[in-house]
Amino acid sequence: MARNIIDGKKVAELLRQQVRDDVREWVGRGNRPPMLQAILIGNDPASGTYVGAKTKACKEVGIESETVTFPDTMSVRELKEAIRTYNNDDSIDGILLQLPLPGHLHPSQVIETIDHRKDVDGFHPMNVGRLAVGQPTFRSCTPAGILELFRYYSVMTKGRHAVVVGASNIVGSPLAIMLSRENDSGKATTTLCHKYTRDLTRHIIQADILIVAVGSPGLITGQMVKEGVVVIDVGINRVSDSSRDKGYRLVGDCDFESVAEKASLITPVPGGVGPMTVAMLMKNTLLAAKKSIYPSDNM
Ligand code: L34
Repeated sequence: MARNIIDGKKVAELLRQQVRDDVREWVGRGNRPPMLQAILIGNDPASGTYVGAKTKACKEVGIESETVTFPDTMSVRELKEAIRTYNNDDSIDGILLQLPLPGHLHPSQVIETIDHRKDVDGFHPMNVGRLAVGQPTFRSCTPAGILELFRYYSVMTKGRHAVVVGASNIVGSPLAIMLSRENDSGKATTTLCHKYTRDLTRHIIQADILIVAVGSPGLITGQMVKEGVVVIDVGINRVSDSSRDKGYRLVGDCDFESVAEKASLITPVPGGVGPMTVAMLMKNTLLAAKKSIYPSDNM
């Protein structure tokens, strides 16, 4: 692997080993294994792959998991009903509602139904709010995984200019919050760009650290970035490729060749951020089981 390529697969594996050791210790002290309930709605092939990767990781680290699959015709009421059942089930520590949802199910409405103490994705407004004011919380898995990569590769954020492209609730927004907080993984001057940003290049060229989470293949090219920039490419796009067995290959939001030429560090797709997302979910599920974030029962 070239010297400037971030090996997300390797770091994720180290993280999973750590979680596996911690789970073993937790169970060794007489506790039942952590348990993750995954909810998959419809038959989006990418979502199926991601949930599959998550249940596989659970198995590897000693976390129990179950995946329930609902048809994409299910109603909001039925989904909320199912979530309440999981909320009330003491044998379930974490609830994962895989996104995106079919169009008629509005994510924010449904996510609020999840018990914030079981919200291992960190999407519940309670957890996002706690993140924003610097209280202990479940941190959304992809941004938390990115900060973990910075830690592993000694990427300093303090005082540097981080530019986040894409303001989704899953990645861009929580990441911008994390990077701008006054703690060891933050202290960055943070710019959050989105689809209304004028002259995107003017912002991107200034980035010491560039995180792109848009879902638009080839959006960022080498000419747009500063020499020495650290690039995190969160996009996972399937582009058709008849030379592959599956008929497609995965690419990020960066034109990898040209951006990698100028970057001091860059994540590949696949093998960059994706595996980190899965590893951080394992970490959060263990935190949920240990009730580390919300210790008291009467919240
Ligand atoms: N609720 N929905 C919820 N939580 C999440 O954290 C997610 N996300 C995103 C989509 N919806 C979600 C994921 O799980 C994206 N995502 C995710 C998870 C795993 C991988 C990619 C995205 C992953 O394992 N990627 C591999 C390649 C997988 C493949 O072959 O398609 C990689 O190396 O990037």
